[in-house]
Order: sequence, then C-alpha cells, then structure tokens
Amino acid sequence: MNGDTKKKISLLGDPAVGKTSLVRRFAKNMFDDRYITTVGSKVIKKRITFENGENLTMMIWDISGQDKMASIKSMYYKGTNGALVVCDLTRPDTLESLDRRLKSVFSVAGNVPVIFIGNKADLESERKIDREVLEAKAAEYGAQVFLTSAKTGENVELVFERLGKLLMEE
Ligand code: G3D
Ligand code: MG
Repeated sequence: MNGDTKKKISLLGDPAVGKTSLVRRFAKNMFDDRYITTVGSKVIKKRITFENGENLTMMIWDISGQDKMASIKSMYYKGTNGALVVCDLTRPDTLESLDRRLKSVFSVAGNVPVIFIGNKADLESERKIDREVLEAKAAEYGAQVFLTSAKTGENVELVFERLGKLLMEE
C-alpha cells in the first residue's frame, strides 16, 4: 500500500493541559504542516511515513473551549478515528473530566482507539497525578499511557506515531 490513508484525530482535555502546545511541538518537528482555521478549532494536517513505507495523513483537531455547546462538540467529534486524551500531571482535576469527554466522543464517533497523555512531565516537583493512577484510568479503555512534555519535547512524536500505528491497523 502506498496510499492516501487519512485519519481524523481529536485532542481532548481541559483548558491549559497543553493540547495546543503538544500539536505545535509535533507539527514543528516535521515537514508539511498546515494550519486550517475553523470556528473554535484548528485542524493541523500532518503526513507521516512509517518504517514499512506506508503513509498516513493525520488531520489533528485541536478543539478549543466551547465546552458547553453540545451541538458544536458533536460536530467536531464527528468522523473521529482516534483520540488523544490529555491531562496535566500537576492538576488532578484534569484527569477527572476525561471520562465525560470520552463518553461524548464515543457517542458521536463510536469506540475509537484512544491514548492517554499525562503532559507537563517536566514539572516533576509539582506532579500530583501518579503514573499508576493514570494507568488505571487508561486501562478502563484498554488504552496506553504516555507521559509527555510539550516543553522539552519528551515523547511527543512518539505518542502521535503510536496512535497513527493503531489507526493503520484498524
Ligand atoms: P491547551 O491548548 O490545552 O489549552 P496550551 O493548553 O497548549 O495553551 O498550554 C497551556 C499552558 O501550559 C501554556 O502556558 C503552555 O506553555 C504550558 N504548557 C503546555 N505544555 C507544557 C509542558 O509540557 N510543560 C510545561 N512546563 N508547560 C506546558 P502559558 O503560560 O503560555 O499559559
Ligand atoms: Mg489550546
């Protein structure tokens, strides 16, 4: 296959967990990034090539705010093929909201593959979510966990590539 597989990825998480920073870091490290602005969200188009030569075009939806409007949310989530759910390791409340967000995505897009991200791993002395707690939550969804830092770049490319691989296996 040398194809044009294209997948929609939704970034989920509370305000200020680092969604925009993560996608910026990922986009900057690779060629061919393009920002398309839509109402209340950005779509970042990114083509990646795996070791086996297969290509994947990721349409990454960075949804900002507008939490309260369910109709808008379902419009954003429609057609989602996979989700990155992000919490801020320094703020425990950001983990608690993820169930609700995932429920919302699944209701619109079905049970798509998910990866859990604990971001701001660089702020070690301020960490308030243990890796084990995050892993227990992710296990409820059969999801992998990665601790990232959009600041240092730690694990950022890896997490997008992992989700990309999951989507290629679909
Ligand atoms: P959001 O898109 O989820 O709302 P942003 O979050 O990407 O806008 O990030 C919110 C704030 O957290 C930003 O700080 C950003 O620089 C910071 N941030 C994001 N990721 C990391 C990280 O991995 N480590 C650290 N230390 N900070 C991070 P400001 O001050 O610009 O509001
Ligand atoms: Mg943002």
